[in-house]
Parts: sequence; C-alpha cells; structure tokens
Amino acid sequence: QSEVRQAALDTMLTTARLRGQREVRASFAGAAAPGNGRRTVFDCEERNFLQAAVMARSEDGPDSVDESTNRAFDGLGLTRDFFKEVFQRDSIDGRGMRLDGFVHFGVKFNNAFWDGRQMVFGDGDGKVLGDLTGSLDVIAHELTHGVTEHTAGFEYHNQSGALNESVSDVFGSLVKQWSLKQAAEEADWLIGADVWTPGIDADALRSMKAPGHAYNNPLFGKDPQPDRMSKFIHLPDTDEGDNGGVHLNSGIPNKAFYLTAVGIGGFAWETAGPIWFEALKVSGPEAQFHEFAHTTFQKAGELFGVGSAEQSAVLGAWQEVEISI
Ligand code: ASN
Ligand code: ZN
Ligand code: CA
Repeated sequence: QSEVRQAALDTMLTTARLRGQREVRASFAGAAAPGNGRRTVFDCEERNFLQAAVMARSEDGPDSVDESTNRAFDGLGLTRDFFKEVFQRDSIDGRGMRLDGFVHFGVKFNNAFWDGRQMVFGDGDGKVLGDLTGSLDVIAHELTHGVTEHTAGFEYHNQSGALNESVSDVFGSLVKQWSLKQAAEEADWLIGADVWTPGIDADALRSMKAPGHAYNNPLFGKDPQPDRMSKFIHLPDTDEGDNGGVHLNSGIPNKAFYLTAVGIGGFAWETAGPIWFEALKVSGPEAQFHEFAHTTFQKAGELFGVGSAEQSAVLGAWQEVEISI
C-alpha cells in the first residue's frame, strides 16, 4: 500500500514539474504557428521528455498502427469539433491553435496533463490506470485546460485552481455526452471510467454526480472529493498538497454543474454548458467559487432570461452545494 502511495506521489510531483514548463513550450518547433486546429500526435516511446518524441500521425496522414495514437487523434478532433460547433470557438486559443498530443509518455506513467502548450498521455501502470487515451473525457479534460488558460486563466491553486479543474471536468464530460447524444439524465457524469482501475468494474477517477463516491485515491484515501462547501478540504498550496486540493475541491463546482444540468434537463451542452462557457470567458484568474457562481447566474439571465427556469436551476444548484449567490 505504501508503495502504491509513493508511486502516486511521484507521478503527481512529476506532473507538477512538467505542467506549464516554459522551456518545453518554447523549444517546440512551430509552436507559435497558427494551424486551423490541425492535429499532430507524437509518440514519446516511453521516454520522459517531449523533445525526443517521434511524429506518429498528422492531419492528412494515414491512421497509425498504434491505437493510443489513433485514440488521441480522434479524441482531440472530437473535442475541437465540439468547441467549434457548440460554442463557435476555434480551437484552444480561439484562433485555430494547432493541437499537439503526446502518447506513451514515460514508463507506466499514471497521468495525463496539459503542459501549457500540448496534451500529454501516459500508458498507466495497468492496475491503478490503463492507457490514459482510453477515456474521451480525459482527452477533452486536458484540452479544456488549454481553453481555460486562454480565457479565464484561473490560477492553478486553491479555489481558482479547483474551478480550473472543474471546468475541465465539465467540458470533458460534455464532449462525451455530445458525442453520444446523451441527455443530462442519461449521462453517467463520470470522468475516466474507461481508464480507472482496469481490473475493477463500475468506478471512475471522479464522479460529478456524486463527488466522493467514484474511487479510492492512493494519495488522499477513500472518497476524498467534497460535494458541498462545509466539506471543503484545506490543503497547503504545494505540489504535495495538490496546490490546495484542486483535484478534490473541484467536486463542489462539479456538483453544481451537474445539478444545474439535470435541473434544466435535456442536452446539457445546450443549457448549462453555454452558461458555464460564457461565465468562463468573462471570469478572471483569481475568481473564487462565490464569484464564479454569481457569474453563471448572471449569464443564465442573459442567455435564458432573468427569472427563467434555467436561471433558477443555476441558483438552486449553487445553493445545494452551500454557495449562496
Ligand atoms: N491529470 C491531471 C490534470 O489534468 C494532471 C495534473 O495537472 N495534475 O489536472
Ligand atoms: Zn486537470
Ligand atoms: Ca475500473
């Protein structure tokens, strides 16, 4: 058990070190070139750094023989198309930024991440996690970190960091729902169900519907995600403290989104989705839960009318997670 814990901590610290690493961003050839959202997938061949990765598939090239490459390529494409068709957003930066995905990062690496410029996926150790390209919502989660960086820019710690995490889960889940044409009441609201614990059925990395009921986190113990403000977890703003519990406290805004979506009913990407997306575009880097809640309420009024059923769903949802507007 302590071995599993140590491995999870190592993974988390490695991810923290690589996330937003400026050198990686700057050194990548062509990084600044506009690309009409064109995709390229690179194979890290189990190495721990991106510079040595080999091109595995590009927009006009043939399918790869490698399934991780094809899954990353397809998942990035679906996510790009979702943002374009549903929100008229042209790729990560709104200006057609090219999409670079990296697969087979490291040896049995139990994570996926956005590094400030590209999306990186490990193979998983086969026990805690399978190949991280195996869940569409995980791919969409990582791409959405890029969208958030280019819009609200939520600082990656404490409440603004939990909002950053939550927004990635929100649109990660919506991409999956959109691709399956699932209404809010039919969706599973799980993140990473296909990749989390390959040997154990019916669990996931996180549940937006029931935060704290999806999994056993090797680092933080059983059912660590809170679903309301009174259960907010105070952790230090360090790498070991998950930057103030950003992957834990995201359960609170996740639940608020879920409640809004099922409160309105129907396709969530046509209801709660646009409300959250408009709120994301006008929020700032230091936004706190309360402020963001207020912004969603305001946007619901603008999009659906003041006093509309949609706006009261937003109000009720935040109330239920103990955030008053
Ligand atoms: N999978 C994690 C995420 O996307 C990686 C990290 O940044 N801690 O948030
Ligand atoms: Zn994330
Ligand atoms: Ca499982």
